[in-house]
Amino acid sequence: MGSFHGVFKGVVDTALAVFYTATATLTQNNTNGLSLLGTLLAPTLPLFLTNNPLPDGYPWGKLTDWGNNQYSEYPKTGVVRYYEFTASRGFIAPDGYVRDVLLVNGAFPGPLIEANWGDTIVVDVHNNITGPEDGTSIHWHGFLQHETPWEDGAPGISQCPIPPRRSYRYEFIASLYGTSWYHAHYSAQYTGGLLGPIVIHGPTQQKYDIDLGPVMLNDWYHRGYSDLVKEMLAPNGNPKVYSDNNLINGKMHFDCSTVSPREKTPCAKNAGISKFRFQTGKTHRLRLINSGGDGVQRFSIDEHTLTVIAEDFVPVKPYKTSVVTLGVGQRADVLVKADVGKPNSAFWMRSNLTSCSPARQPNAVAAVYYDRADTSATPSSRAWNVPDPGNCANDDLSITEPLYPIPLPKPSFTQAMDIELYKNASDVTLWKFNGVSMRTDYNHPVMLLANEGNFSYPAEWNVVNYHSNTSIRIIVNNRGPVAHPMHLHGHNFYVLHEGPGEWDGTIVRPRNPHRRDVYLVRGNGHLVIQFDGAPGIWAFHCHIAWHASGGFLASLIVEPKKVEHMDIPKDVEQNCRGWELWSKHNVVDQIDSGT
Ligand SMILES: *[C@@H]1O[C@H](CO)[C@@H](O)[C@H](O)[C@H]1NC(C)=O
Ligand SMILES: *[C@@H]1O[C@H](CO)[C@@H](O)[C@H](O)[C@H]1NC(C)=O
Ligand SMILES: *[C@@H]1O[C@H](CO)[C@@H](O)[C@H](O)[C@H]1NC(C)=O
Ligand SMILES: *[C@@H]1O[C@H](CO)[C@@H](O)[C@H](O)[C@H]1NC(C)=O
Ligand SMILES: *[C@@H]1O[C@H](CO)[C@@H](O)[C@H](O)[C@H]1NC(C)=O
Ligand SMILES: [Cu+2]
Repeated sequence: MGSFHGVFKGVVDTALAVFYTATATLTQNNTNGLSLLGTLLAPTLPLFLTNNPLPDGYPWGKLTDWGNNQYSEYPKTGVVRYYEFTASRGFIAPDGYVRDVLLVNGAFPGPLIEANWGDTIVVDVHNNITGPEDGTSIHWHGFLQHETPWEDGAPGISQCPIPPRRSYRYEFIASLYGTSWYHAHYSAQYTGGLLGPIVIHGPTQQKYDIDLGPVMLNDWYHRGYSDLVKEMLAPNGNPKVYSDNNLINGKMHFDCSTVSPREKTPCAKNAGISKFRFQTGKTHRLRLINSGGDGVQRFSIDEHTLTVIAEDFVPVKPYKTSVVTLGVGQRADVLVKADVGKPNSAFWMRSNLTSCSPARQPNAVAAVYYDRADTSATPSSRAWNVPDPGNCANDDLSITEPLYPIPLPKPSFTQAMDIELYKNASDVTLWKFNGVSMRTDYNHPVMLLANEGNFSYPAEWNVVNYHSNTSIRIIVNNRGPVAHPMHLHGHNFYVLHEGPGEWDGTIVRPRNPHRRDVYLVRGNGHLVIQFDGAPGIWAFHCHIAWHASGGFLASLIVEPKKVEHMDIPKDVEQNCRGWELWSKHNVVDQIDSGT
């Protein structure tokens, strides 16, 4: 494999030379590769994709977001949406600071996956991560994968990593609709850029005129994830990893005067910010996605009120707000009416990392131009006066209510899981979740072992077997001061309660509790969730990349007997044989929990 720095340094220097001598101003290609997101050339999205025969006008027929249970009925369109993804290393400067990144099809953010509700999504992922080589795997955030739990993309849990120079085909049904994203689930790889948006078109009770598509919010790090993780997990390392900037659709300025000359990294002040176009008087749909490594985002548009219509993959009763708070992994679909300014007005869009997140430059901006505004002008709008409450919590559960009501069932099993930070015998600071700091084994995914009837695993895999329980309640107790966005794969869980201290047994709106796939638990607080478990192995973890790297993950086995009898396609095992072979001839430097 050669020495990392030897091979890499040379490549960096040549790439940078080309980059910075050729251009005085950075091009879109310099900042974001082949992505058009955040430019005025980014396409608006249709109500649904029409390039396939439609039965009743809509691909979902008469199903609605308010009258149908999306977990028990979805349209079976039989339509396949095919994508081909190549993951590679590259050099870009999203905020003007050049760094080595991981790209999907040469783009950051990666290409949009778009489908109608009920379509089948097929993605051929080619692992072209070389110089140095590395494994990878892609998680399709928020998808239920109930028919296909082996396509969930968590390495060592649902599959082996995809070996370098090999491919793996993911195939799964879009049984929910709304806004989401995909990202690498291998180590902290996604913080290096291996991520992109997903839009599944479905019914909406709330009408709007223009779908502006994804608005990805992510904190950004100038150093690579492997250096950051190695430092964090060194003896006496610091579990707090500081982000350097905050991006909207992969863009933001950076104050290059803060770069120390020792870094020798070129930095340009004129990277450019994202731009959006509003049509005067029309209602726009924005699909907000926190695709960051750590930071909690507070999103707003100056002087404009946001109407939230969906949270994660769950349509909600519309509510108005000036700020939406999103932990990592969370999404919110908002409607915004362009009736505040004149046709030539421009406004700031803002996303601020909250005080809960270690950040050197927390405030991202983008420009919103009404239809006749000069798109090179700088907006001069005033920010909402909405101070950060500092509690690192989501919008209040009393106002976030699913549109389609589902009463809370009685759980068959209740369990408490504690979050703790500790130092192991080598003075490495790690996270314990439910008493264990998790470390995955890339070569033996739980999914395949369970399918062979093997349910006894090393303790450090942190597997919890729920046997025949299918209604499971978990009380997450956060024993430290840091907030965590808790994510359960394969389910929209019911959110029963969240708050400071211990849970007092109160349930918010048991006739229709909120449902999401990520929810924030505040520092020294509790989060109570419950889910209707589907057969499979489901990761339950903190979505902060650095915390997951530090072992903050459990794998939940639901209905093991059914998992044992699942008919798993041969290519899952074949991918493991490929990985086995690669890892026999290459040193797999597992620098963290692996996920
Ligand atoms: C694979 O990666 C190499 C090096 O990063 C790059 O030059 C090449 O274009 C990539 N191939 C594809 C198909 O993306
Ligand atoms: C974001 O930060 C800016 C700059 O400090 C501030 O003016 C604005 O009020 C903040 N917005 C929100 C929603 O917190
Ligand atoms: C402490 O954790 C680190 C990182 O996971 C690991 O490399 C090391 O072996 C652990 N030390 C002990 C004594 O378990
Ligand atoms: C089950 O899998 C574990 C982990 O690979 C292994 O150590 C154990 O020997 C296996 N048990 C049986 C009965 O095969
Ligand atoms: C429910 O799960 C718990 C925890 O694993 C287990 O002790 C219990 O036996 C399970 N109950 C059933 C009915 O499977
Ligand atoms: Cu965390």
